[in-house]
Amino acid sequence: MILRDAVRVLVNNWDGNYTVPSRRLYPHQWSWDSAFIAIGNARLSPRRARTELLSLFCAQWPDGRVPHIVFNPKVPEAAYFPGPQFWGVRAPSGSATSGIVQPPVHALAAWKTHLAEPDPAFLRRIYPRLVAQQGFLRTHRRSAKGLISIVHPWESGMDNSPAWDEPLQAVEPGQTGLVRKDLDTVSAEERPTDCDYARYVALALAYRDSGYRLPGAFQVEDPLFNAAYGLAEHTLAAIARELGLDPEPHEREASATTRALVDHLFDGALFQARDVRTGQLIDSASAAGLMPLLLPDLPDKVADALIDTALDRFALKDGVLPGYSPFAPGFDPARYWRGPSWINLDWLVWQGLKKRRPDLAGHLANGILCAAARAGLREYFDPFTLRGHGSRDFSWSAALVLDVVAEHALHSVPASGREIGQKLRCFGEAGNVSDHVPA
Ligand code: 9WN
Repeated sequence: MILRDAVRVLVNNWDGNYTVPSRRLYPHQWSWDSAFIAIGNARLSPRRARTELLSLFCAQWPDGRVPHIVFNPKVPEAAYFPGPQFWGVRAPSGSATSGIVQPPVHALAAWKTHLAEPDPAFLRRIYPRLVAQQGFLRTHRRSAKGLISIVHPWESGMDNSPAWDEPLQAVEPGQTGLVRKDLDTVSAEERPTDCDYARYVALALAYRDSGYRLPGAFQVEDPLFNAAYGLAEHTLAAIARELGLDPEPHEREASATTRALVDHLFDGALFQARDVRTGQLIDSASAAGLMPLLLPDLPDKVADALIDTALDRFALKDGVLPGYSPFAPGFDPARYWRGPSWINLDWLVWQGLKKRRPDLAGHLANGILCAAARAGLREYFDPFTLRGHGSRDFSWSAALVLDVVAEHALHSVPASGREIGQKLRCFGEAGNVSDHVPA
């Protein structure tokens, strides 16, 4: 049934040009969600995957930034907080957007979309936009150490991670008594506290008031964000090669990023975020610290240490990976980004393990499918009981489950949704999936 469910979720959450992460909780287009969703849709409808990515990049700003939310004008302002009026900004396309970014996993999504159904015209269209996205980060967010900063916990994608508790202390909470739309859908124990929310809002307002130029009281170098940035350069090199362009500048940038990550953020066992304001590493146990495994040029010794950490401190062998180590203070198995397992994090670590440790990669792929089968396509899961939390029918959970099934369970890369449907019928599982698959 998971396959049929995954297809149902992606079909129901499709909005014509992109997919909402969740109909009620997140009724607009989110940046890194669209990348993960395109990766899954590439298995079903490469045309939708291409449309998803191109529609996001339509809202790119002239400085190259890809906003973390592109608002749907048909959705009422009150449906999501903070909405378009709060951010008060429009892209040249005319779309209202937010002014912050999310981890740049889009080059990977574009490349995987192309691999599922080669389309040089799509690659030619998206390549300069991906280059501009990296250019924004390099020009506006890179320090002398060669690492990219984020200026808001929302930019990490792992908004409420315990890793942000310490740097957030420097942020005055500002407005209290905010209208929390998220609590209409999800129980308060599974979402950030009011105090954290007030800090997020205060930080976003300060950034807005600087014309989205100057960081406020929060500025950190996050290992997940920097691993995504480095992986994007590796991927852009592959895309450039495919298009007959020079891959060398991307290769150079990719190796410089890997070096900077190892030199400045590795603590010997895990990568840590660095608080740019204090210059200190933030001692935490976030799964973000495992993400440099994605980098093909990560030195073997470092990768081996990370794998040991994943086994010892993240109980990798027990199934899915928690977003925060269960052995560390601050772990909470149900609260958003403070310990639950997320399919996108599991999927990223799976990518990083495939070549290095296929045995563990297989284990994690099984864990992802088990969690989805047990709890449904929830936003996040208790890593041990596999109880589902957060929103239901969550798009990236659906999309990445499809990708895992297509690649891992079937031991081949099916060319189309119809083929996935056929193969899964052999497994006696999917019923008439292919009937729901869009062209
Ligand atoms: C704020 C959409 C997004 C994800 C983020 C996740 C959550 C938003 C929120 O939902 O963040 O951007 O309102 O909580 O933390 O990773 O992109 O799914």
